[in-house]
Order: sequence, then C-alpha cells, then structure tokens
Amino acid sequence: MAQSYEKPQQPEDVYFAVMGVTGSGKSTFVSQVSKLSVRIGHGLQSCTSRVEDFDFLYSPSLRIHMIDTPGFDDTNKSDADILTDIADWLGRSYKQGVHLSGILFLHPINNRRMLGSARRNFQMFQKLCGKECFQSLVLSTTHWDTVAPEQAREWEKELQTTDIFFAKMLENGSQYMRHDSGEESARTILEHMIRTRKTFTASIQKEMVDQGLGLQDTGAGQQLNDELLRAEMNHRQEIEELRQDFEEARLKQDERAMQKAQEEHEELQKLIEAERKERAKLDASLEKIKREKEIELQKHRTEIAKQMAEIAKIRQSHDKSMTRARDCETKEGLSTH
Ligand SMILES: Nc1nc2c(ncn2[C@@H]2O[C@H](COP(=O)(O)OP(=O)(O)OP(=O)(O)O)[C@@H](O)[C@H]2O)c(=O)[nH]1
Ligand SMILES: [Mg+2]
Repeated sequence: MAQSYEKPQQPEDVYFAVMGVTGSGKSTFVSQVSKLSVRIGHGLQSCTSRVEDFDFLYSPSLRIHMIDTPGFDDTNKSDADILTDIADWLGRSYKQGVHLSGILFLHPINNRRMLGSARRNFQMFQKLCGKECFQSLVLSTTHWDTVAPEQAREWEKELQTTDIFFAKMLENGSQYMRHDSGEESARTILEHMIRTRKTFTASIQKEMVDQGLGLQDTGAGQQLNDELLRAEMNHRQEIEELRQDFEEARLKQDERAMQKAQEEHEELQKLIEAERKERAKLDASLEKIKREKEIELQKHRTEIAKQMAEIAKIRQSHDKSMTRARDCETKEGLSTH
C-alpha cells in the first residue's frame, strides 16, 4: 500500500519595511529583531545604501522579512536617488506578488520638531504610503538615551499632538510606540506589528505599477519635485540680488566685492544645475529605473571583475618570485654541499 507523506507546511512570509531619516536607527532595529548581521553606521556618514531584505524564522509557521531602507537626508545620496531606490524595490516586489504587512517609521527624538528636511521627508513618506495604509504604520521614536527624560517626553507629546507631525496619522489609524529600551522595545514593536499585520498596497505601488505613472507623477515624486523647484526659485532670486550687488560694486569700482559676487553667482549656478539634474532623475518609469539599475549593476560587476583580475595578477607575480627565491635557495644549498 502506498504510504502517504504529509507535505511539510511552508512558513508564512510576512514583509515589514523600516523607514526614516538617516541615522534614526533603522538598521539597528533590524539587527535587534532579526539577530542577523546588519551594517550599522557609527560615523557621521549615512550607512545603508540600498534597500535590503533581512529574513529570519520568527516561529516555525512565520518567516519575517525586515526591509531595511536607506534613509532620506543621506550624506552620499540625494533624496531623488533614495526615492528611486525605494520605488524600485516596492514596484518590483509588488509585481512579483509580494505585499507589505506593515511599515515602521523611526524618528530620533533628539531631532526635536522634525525641522526642515526631516519634516519634508516625513511628508514625502506619507505620500509614498498613502492614507489607506496609515492603519498599517507604526510611528516610533528612538535615541531616548541621548535626551533628558522630561525633555524627551515633552517633545514626544508635541510630535503626537501636532497635525503636521504624527497627529493626523494617529487619527487615521497609525500607532505610536516608543523604542526606548533596546532589544526589549524592539521586540514589543515587532510583536505588535505581527499581531496587527494586514497586507496593503502602498500609494506609490498603485501609481507606478497599476496606473503606470512615472516617478515624478506620483504623490511622493511630486512633493520632491515641488521642493526642488522651490529651492531653484529661491536660488534664482538670490542670483537676481547678486546681480544688483555686482552692479553697485562695479559703479564703485570695488574689485573685491565684484569678485565675491561673481564667485557666489557661480556657486548658485552650480546648485541650480544640481537641482535640475535631481528633477530629471524623477522623470522615470519603473522600466527606466530597472534599465538604469541593470546598467549600474553591470558597471559594478565589471569593476569587481577588473579588481579580481588585478589581484590574480599580483598573486601570480608574487608566486613566481617566491618560486624563484626558493629555487635560488635550493641551488645555493646544493652548491655549498
Ligand atoms: N544613543 C543611541 N544611538 C542609537 C540608537 N539607535 C541607533 N543608534 C546609533 O545611531 C547610529 C546610526 O544607526 P543606524 O541603525 O545605522 O541608523 P540608520 O537609520 O540605519 O541609518 P542609515 O542607514 O544611514 O539610513 C549608530 O551608531 C547606532 O548605534 C538609540 O536609540 N540611541
Ligand atoms: Mg541603515
């Protein structure tokens, strides 16, 4: 009689993304919950340079994938590059039938009121997710040990009660959780995310995959595009003011002031050019991003192959000189006997 074997049950795959500005502690969180070796940045430079999937077996029936992302406000990459990377990962995984079940957004509590770029990036993050998935978001604060407790609590309250910070998202179903005690709070957050998990499609996935929009026409892309345009307009205004300064200096025949205005003008022109390039990066469909990434990967592989060939050449020449030295020693040994 044929024996029946029970097919071993495959664990359920659950995907959680971790986002937030650079240095907020995303990779640290991923390493705390997964116990995997994750590169954490200890210098002033940003660390995670691309989206990475760290998976581990949480229980025999559950495999957790923590998606570590590079942080906006990176020291090496522009926000347009970061948004492109995240859009690429989200688009590709969605096409392959992978759905996120939650996103954790980390904010360092010592970055008081989400000033400047942190605030703009938070707005971009909200557009990237879309209101419909606010219920699957956990907003959390890190770096509690770097601020006096009463100060941190005051700033936390401000975050929770101010509309442009966390308040609107909390009203729309997001959850706030402190991450203030290392592995213990990391585990509490993960357990909460597992308990409340529900798959969803982020706005940027619907926009780029379902509607076939280019990155610049997505909510997050538009937000970044508007910011870059605003910065460009400000710089043009500054150039206009510099022209007047230059004219005044010319009338006074003040060579030094003329030189200074000229140099500042050149700097501003460079900034405007960089902003234009950034905006051009947003003019990309998922297909274009994929092609560019493939070209980048190919360049990277060619570079590695070149380096490997160099290493092999050095090793070969080293081996040859060692053999020659050994031969000489043997000959000398023989001649002395
Ligand atoms: N004091 C303190 N340091 C922390 C905390 N969380 C992370 N760090 C430190 O902050 C630095 C940056 O942490 P990462 O986990 O690399 O931050 P990240 O968000 O992944 O940064 P990017 O990869 O650059 O986007 C590291 O030195 C961490 O050890 C925290 O809660 N308190
Ligand atoms: Mg990181």
